[in-house]
Amino acid sequence: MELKIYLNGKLVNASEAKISVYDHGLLYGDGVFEGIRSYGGLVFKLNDHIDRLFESAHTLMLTIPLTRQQLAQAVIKTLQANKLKDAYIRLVVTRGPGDLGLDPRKCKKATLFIIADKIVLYPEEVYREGMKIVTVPTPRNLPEALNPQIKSLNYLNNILAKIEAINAGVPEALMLSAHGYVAECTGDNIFIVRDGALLTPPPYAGLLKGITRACVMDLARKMKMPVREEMMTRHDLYNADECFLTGTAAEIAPIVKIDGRAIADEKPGKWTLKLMQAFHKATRLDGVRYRV
Ligand code: PXG
Repeated sequence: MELKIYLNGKLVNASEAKISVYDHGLLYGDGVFEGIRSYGGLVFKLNDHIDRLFESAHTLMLTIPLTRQQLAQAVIKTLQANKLKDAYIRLVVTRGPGDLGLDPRKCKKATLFIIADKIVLYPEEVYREGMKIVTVPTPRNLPEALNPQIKSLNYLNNILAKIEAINAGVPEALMLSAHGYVAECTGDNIFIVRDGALLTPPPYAGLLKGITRACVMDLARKMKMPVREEMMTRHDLYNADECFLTGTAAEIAPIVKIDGRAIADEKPGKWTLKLMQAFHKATRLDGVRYRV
């Protein structure tokens, strides 16, 4: 059976879900998005994702054509139409069709679509053995120029970094700020554990405040780990006891080598494993329930 896509208020077959070549989401990357997951019929952190989408849109002065509640209902309708209990959901709002100029006032109606599909994960050995990453030459966008808090359809900064990682033979990139401080990975936040404390760069390092990031910080506090946001250099990462990345798609993935330097004994760390377990549990208990 063909996948059903929610497009501007209707559920249509994927092969019929089409948008205009004049859509400014396509012409200029003028739009916002969210990547959300559901686990066993529970949409994880749905309201946090919807809030972040509205914040990104507010900064772009892009009016989302649904209320928060209607949007949550549309996500659930899309999951139900596809009978998906475990899914990756992509929520996209673009400026809509306009003319060939930048002027957003020419776009009279935003385009809203929701894709709910099966989730493609990193191979299982990434979680068992950990991942190798490298620092890439492309710095993360300057918050003063294009704030990484805006989850916009313009992801070229991250895509360039991803290409550089792939060219270096690893699946993920460590991105630094323009000043050379650790920021984040291409679609994931980064953490280290040092002397039993959990450390991650602060938002002003130029990163997206990930929803998984916030959840992991909460779980760590519940385990009585000290949690701090601190500016970090690569030296701090190379000499950490443990390192991992977090994101909706990746969840928590251990990192065991950075730029050829082994992190501790080059195995997923004990706190990382504890947090992975606690996160897994949270995804089974917590969330907006729906029936399929
Ligand atoms: N940083 C950036 C730049 C991101 O795009 C995260 C961190 C993690 O945030 P959450 O809220 O998911 O914990 C993201 C997440 C993917 C994918 O399929 C993920 C994201 C964007 C595009 C693709 O892995 N965003």
